[in-house]
Parts: sequence; structure tokens; C-alpha cells
Amino acid sequence: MKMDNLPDYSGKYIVYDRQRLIEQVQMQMSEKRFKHVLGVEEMAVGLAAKYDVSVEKASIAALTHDYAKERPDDEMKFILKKEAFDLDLLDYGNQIWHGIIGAFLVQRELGIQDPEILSAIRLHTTGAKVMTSLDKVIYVADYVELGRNFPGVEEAREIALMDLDKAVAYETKHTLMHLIEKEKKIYPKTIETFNAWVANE
Ligand code: DGI
Ligand code: FE
Ligand code: FE
Repeated sequence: MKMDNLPDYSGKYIVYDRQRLIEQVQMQMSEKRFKHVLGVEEMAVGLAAKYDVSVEKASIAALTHDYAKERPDDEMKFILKKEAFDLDLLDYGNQIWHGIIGAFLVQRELGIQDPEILSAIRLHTTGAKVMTSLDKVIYVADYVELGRNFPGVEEAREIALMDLDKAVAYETKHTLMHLIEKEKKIYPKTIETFNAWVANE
């Protein structure tokens, strides 16, 4: 991945430089998921520049957004209980846990404390009623990165380049339709996001 136009990290949000962070992330996941993460970073940096969001925060949040995705379920459940997360989360699985626990683990293991970066990681799967521009950039970049290939992704990409809020709405609607089609359990926050970004009244 050529990210030549990405300036060096300032040191304000993480002690590692970008290359060291990439190594930390790579150790956490399969080659396939790591490629996805680099794709999300490239997309997120582009969207951040376009929509006036910190490119450095977008890079760090994108590189760490799936940090917890390959942790075993047992470790995730242990953390949910030990760290007093909402125990309703136990009714769900990795898909819902990995962003929430990812935000916790990058704080503990990588020393990332910035609330905006942690929020973008925490919300990246479900979105939320209220989202910062960085939250939106990561949520959308995760959906439309160039490695993604599903019906509608090209339309989603086009929308992402025109209107970030419309891209949030498009992704939210299509993800929910997909989950319903597959008869997956819907996490309440996913519905809240739909009500806030898609529904009319
Ligand atoms: O981690 P990624 O695969 O890169 O992407 P992601 O974190 O956006 O989403 C992971 C999966 O979670 C994706 O297949 C959509 C799914 N998902 C999103 N909202 C919900 C959900 N799955 C369930 N069961 N319930 C939800 O509300
Ligand atoms: Fe994810
Ligand atoms: Fe992802």
C-alpha cells in the first residue's frame, strides 16, 4: 500500500510511528484481514482529506478498527464481564463485540487514549445515533474499501465521494436489510442508527 502522501504521525495520539503500528496490527490478524485493514486506511485517509477530518486520526483509527476481531470468544466474554460492560452484549457475538472490545484493547495494549479515535473504533460496526465526522469516515471506509466486493458496493463508493452522511445512511440501510435477509440477531444500536439516519419518522 503506498501511502506516500501521508505525513508522519505527530506523536500526540500514539507512541508508535505508522510502520510500528502496522506491525502491531499485523500480528493480531490473518493476512486477509490485514489487507482489509490497509484498504480501510487508504479509503479513510482519502475521505478524511475530503471531509476535513484529521488524516492522522483517520489513519490510526482505520489501522486499529478490527484490532480485536480475531480474539477468541472466551477472552472477549471474560473482558466483557471483568470490565463491567453491559452484559446484554453476551447475547451477541464477535461481530458486535470486536469494535467495543477493540476500543478497550487498543487503549490497554497500544496506549491509544484519544476519545475520538476510540469512539470511531467502538462504533465502526453498528454506527450510532450521533456520530462525529471521524466516526462516519471509519464506518463508511470499512464498508467501501477497495477490497470489498458485494452488490451495491460501487454505488456506496460513489455516494461516499459525494456526501458522507448519505453514505452512512446507505450503508446502514443495506447492512440492516442484509442482516434481516440472513435472519441475524439485530443489536439495538444498529436499529437506533437506522432510525436516526434512514427512517423518516
Ligand atoms: O469487521 P468487518 O467485517 O470489517 O466489518 P464490520 O465490523 O462493519 O461488520 C462485521 C459484521 O457485523 C458485518 O457482517 C455486519 C455485522 N453486523 C452489523 N450490525 C449487526 C451485525 N451483525 C449482527 N448480528 N447484528 C447487528 O446488529
Ligand atoms: Fe469490524
Ligand atoms: Fe473492518
